Amino acid sequence: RSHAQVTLARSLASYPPKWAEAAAKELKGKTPDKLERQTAEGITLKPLYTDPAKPDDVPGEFPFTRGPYATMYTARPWTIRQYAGFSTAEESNAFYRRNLAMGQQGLSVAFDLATHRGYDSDHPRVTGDVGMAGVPIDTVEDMKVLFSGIPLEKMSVSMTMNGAVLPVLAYYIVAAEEQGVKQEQLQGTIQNDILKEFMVRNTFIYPPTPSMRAIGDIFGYTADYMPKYNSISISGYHMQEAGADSKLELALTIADGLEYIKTAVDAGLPVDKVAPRLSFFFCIGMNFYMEIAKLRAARYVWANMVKDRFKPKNAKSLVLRTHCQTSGYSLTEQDPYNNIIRTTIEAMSAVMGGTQSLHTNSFDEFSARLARNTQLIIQEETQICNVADPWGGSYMMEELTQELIKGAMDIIKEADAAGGMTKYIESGRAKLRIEEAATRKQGRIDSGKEVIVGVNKYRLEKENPIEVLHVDNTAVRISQTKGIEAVKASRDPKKVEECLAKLTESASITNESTAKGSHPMNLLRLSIEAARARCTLGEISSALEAVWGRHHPRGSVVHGAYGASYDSKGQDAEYEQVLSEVCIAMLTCEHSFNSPLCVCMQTQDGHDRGGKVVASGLADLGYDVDVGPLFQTPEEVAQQAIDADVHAIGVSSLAAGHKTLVPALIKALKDAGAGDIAVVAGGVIPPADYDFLYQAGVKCIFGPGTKVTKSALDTLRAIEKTGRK
Ligand code: SCD
Repeated sequence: RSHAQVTLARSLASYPPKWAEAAAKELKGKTPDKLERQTAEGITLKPLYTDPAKPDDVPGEFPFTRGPYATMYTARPWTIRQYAGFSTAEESNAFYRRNLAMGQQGLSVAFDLATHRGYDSDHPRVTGDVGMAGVPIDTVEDMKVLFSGIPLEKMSVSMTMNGAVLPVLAYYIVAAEEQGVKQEQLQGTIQNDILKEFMVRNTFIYPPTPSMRAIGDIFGYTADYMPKYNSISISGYHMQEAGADSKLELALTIADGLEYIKTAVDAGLPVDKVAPRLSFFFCIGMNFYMEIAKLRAARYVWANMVKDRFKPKNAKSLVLRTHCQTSGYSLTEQDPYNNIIRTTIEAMSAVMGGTQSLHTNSFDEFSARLARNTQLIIQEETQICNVADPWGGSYMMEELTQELIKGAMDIIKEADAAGGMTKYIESGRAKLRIEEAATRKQGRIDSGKEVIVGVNKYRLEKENPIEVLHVDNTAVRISQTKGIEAVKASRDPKKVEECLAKLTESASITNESTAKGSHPMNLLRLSIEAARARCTLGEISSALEAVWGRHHPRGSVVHGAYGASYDSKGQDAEYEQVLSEVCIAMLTCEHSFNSPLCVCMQTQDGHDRGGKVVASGLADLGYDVDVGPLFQTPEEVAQQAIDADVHAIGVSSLAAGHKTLVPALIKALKDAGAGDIAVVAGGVIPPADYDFLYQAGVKCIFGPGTKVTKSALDTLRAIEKTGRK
């Protein structure tokens, strides 16, 4: 026998044979014993440890609990993929290039909210949003600048886009094409996960049914022409950020995934064409063991459910591959250097759970380096990568994984009973479950049951100010507007009109599937033609909106979940005091219970957890709360507040638009003769901007970590001072 055969035989003898064969395949013929490492102590660290009684319980084999690949990080570590994008395409491009030179391995683009919601930067609705929480993309020219000097045939690029997914993906394909890169060479991922937008993130444009049709068309086109491209990133991340616990996040994400396969199959696409290119995205919070178990359970549940429901022939259709991001929600404004420690712990959890790609959070340019280095240090200094699924076989971890599997299956059954995820979401039950969990968590934090170091325990007497990046939003908008004008001046208007008309025509097709990539009316195919003709993102979005309309969600509050977190309300002095003060004020107020407090989220920002949780908490504390719709202009908010005859408006700002939008709201109230409505603000507002806002007329500012009981009392005092009856 040849030397290679002898070493393979030896490897097969010391590892489960199925695994050793799969590993040898991944290693392109190298035998897995090459992955063994000698430690300084003279111990041999094996790439895999197993229970001899369970030779099939290995990574890379169904049901993949221990990992999607046999060799996992022992052969190739996860991709360090930091999510970024800000101000302009030029600046974001420079930032990407700097980071790639310093060890980042993949790109991940954050778009601004105007782009997410399908508006060009010159649209009056998005004055406060352009360039603020990501990069603005109005035309294919912006996309070309974003990737200038970055070889798209080699770089895997993730794009977090859901609402305006058709123009953005089309711009990416055309930008690559004009760089000389063919679409079949493109690797990367588009988020394209609209179902979770209706539950939590809210950056949708159209109603659920046409949104799902667009996804089917993207699945079909990418399956036909972009074999290396991941056509979706089915995301639980935003559910945990919005308050879901790990079990709920896991269950709803898997249920969404099953719904996407069903959509594809119903549109006439074979499961084995679509499923191998579905990918996932989970949040990793501070619950260390649970988050590891969650990733293991997710792979098990996915593999089993896809096998049972869709009976695929290709084993790759059963494999759950995932990106993870450390939790933003777990980070605190108080004592912020603690966030670096939190992120490190969460990164460890993601890695031990076997993620394929990871973003670690940071809070400024300096810590962006630390966040990346956290991953590099785990990869290159700790030896953590040298063993696949090191937790496999731990009594605790195996049991935790089983518990999560069971719990998740129960929730998936509930969604099934509702008729599948689209129906479950439409019923409002999914969103409500998440909002209940979020409100309960806030109650546990406010009542001290859950400790957050530096916030509700060990709080600093005095915080040192942190410098924050300031984006000159007006300058960005002016330069984007110039860019749009230049593109419009240089294109063929007839061609533009034809492309847009085709999109509108396709949007109205309801009696046949256009999902196949070769279908002439496939929506991605038509969007690519529109991108080539230099149609803007707003034009493409409007061409579809003309038929589909815009989706308008309803606002709601959860009752009872906040109050229930205070053990025995009768004994909790603070809760009782606030509740009775608010109730007395409401009863003695002239308009009695017709005098609500309006909580609203301005701008195109859809992250509504904070606003909703505060609204629900305030409702439990006796306020009559009216939750305003999302995505309103300051003038619209003022009008709604006046119509509802409110005493105060609570504005939640998370997308850095507060300096533009809050003063505009106060002006609109004054102009309408309602300057005595108290405006209070919350969300993520840098302390350095507090004075500016107070001078603009804001009565109170509630930063992250403020107890709802405090907001309730301070708002009451502010209302009393205005003297509004
Ligand atoms: C990997 N490979 C291996 C291997 N490990 N081969 C042999 N042995 C091993 N051990 C191979 C794979 O088969 C693949 O090749 C290639 O290496 C790359 O590996 P991968 O596992 O596919 O990794 P990657 O390319 O990084 O892809 C990871 C995902 C992808 C599949 C998860 O979808 C992804 O990158 N997602 C990122 C999503 C993201 O960044 N989202 C940001 C969201 P082949 O391809 O040839 O098989 C941000 C967000 O929403 C923030 C919040 C907000 O905005 O609200």
